[in-house]
Amino acid sequence: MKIERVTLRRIALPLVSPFRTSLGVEYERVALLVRVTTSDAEGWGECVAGADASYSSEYVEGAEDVLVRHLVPPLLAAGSLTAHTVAPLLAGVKGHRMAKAALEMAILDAELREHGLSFAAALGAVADSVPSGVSVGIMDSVPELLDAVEGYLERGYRRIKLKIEPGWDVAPVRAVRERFGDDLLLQVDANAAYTRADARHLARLDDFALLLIEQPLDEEDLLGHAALVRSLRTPVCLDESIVSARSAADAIALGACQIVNVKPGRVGGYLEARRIHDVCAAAGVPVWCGGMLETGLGRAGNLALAALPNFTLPGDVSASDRYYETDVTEPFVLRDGNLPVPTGPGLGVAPIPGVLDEVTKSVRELSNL
Ligand code: OSB
Ligand code: MG
Repeated sequence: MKIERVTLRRIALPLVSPFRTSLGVEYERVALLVRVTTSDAEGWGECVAGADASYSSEYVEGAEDVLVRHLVPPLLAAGSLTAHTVAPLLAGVKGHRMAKAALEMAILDAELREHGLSFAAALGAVADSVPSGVSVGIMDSVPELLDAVEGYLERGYRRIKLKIEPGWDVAPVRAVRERFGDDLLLQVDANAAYTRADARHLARLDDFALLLIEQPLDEEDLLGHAALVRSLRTPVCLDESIVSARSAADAIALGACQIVNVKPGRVGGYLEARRIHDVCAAAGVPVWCGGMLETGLGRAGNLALAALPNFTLPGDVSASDRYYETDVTEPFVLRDGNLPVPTGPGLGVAPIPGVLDEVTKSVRELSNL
């Protein structure tokens, strides 16, 4: 396959409600969409880098810049390539995994469309729908949180994840557990808001039978997480710390986590995400699919990934209307708490042109011509 043109499109989609985490508040999702054109097909990718560098060092303008200067040119210059040759071709550029992931995703989409194969089939999916969880932001008050959780449970979500931070942890968790009972699948995500000195405080969450606590400490603090694994009864899950199959294997060997959150964007793409799935499966470590408030494009790929066999916990892949009034693709709709795994060629979805134009902030075309 030969890449003829790469189009970078910056979009901004308003969120249906503000999303607050220990990192800050988001009112809209900015995203960088990548369209790759070959002689026979086109493919779409979504870069999950956010408006600021609070979740990771990557951010949307930075991702666009590195794509334009360093990532797209070698691919345009390459003769024939496949999605599997993208990472080796780009290995000379350190880091920038979210930018690389978007490009690889678009090329994989084009390649699979050309072959009439779905992401699910290519990745090794074993399910045709996946249970859907929802990530619930920090609220101004506990009653407001209980109303939000109740609304999601009425819609059928199978699992609730509460964002926590110092000052918003034990009380909201207790309130949700008391109100909705012991059967509710409940977990928390700190986005690295705590330190090793908070170990005794975090142990107070052990009373609430949580599925897991996600990324309590700094992304580089693997030994701190290993100490928490030893001192908490709540299983420790890593998100930000896991940037590759190697870092997943190392975290597991160090005893730094018992569960892994897999996000294709964070780890450099769907192919590396599948390797993480495989590494974790071999080690007996369950995984689940995280989310980055993706549009329908990223959601489609994440659903395919979440259908692999070791994705045994519900993911943060929610219906389109949990995020957006109007998604850029046909919306993903919850049915009995599940979302369907797309079956069409490639991602199985594509942006709706009119909607895309409405949310587009800028477009940049790169080609050899
Ligand atoms: O830590 O999982 C996270 C969103 C943006 C950045 C980081 C995270 C999140 C979420 C949202 O929790 C999950 C979703 O897409 O529904
Ligand atoms: Mg997280």
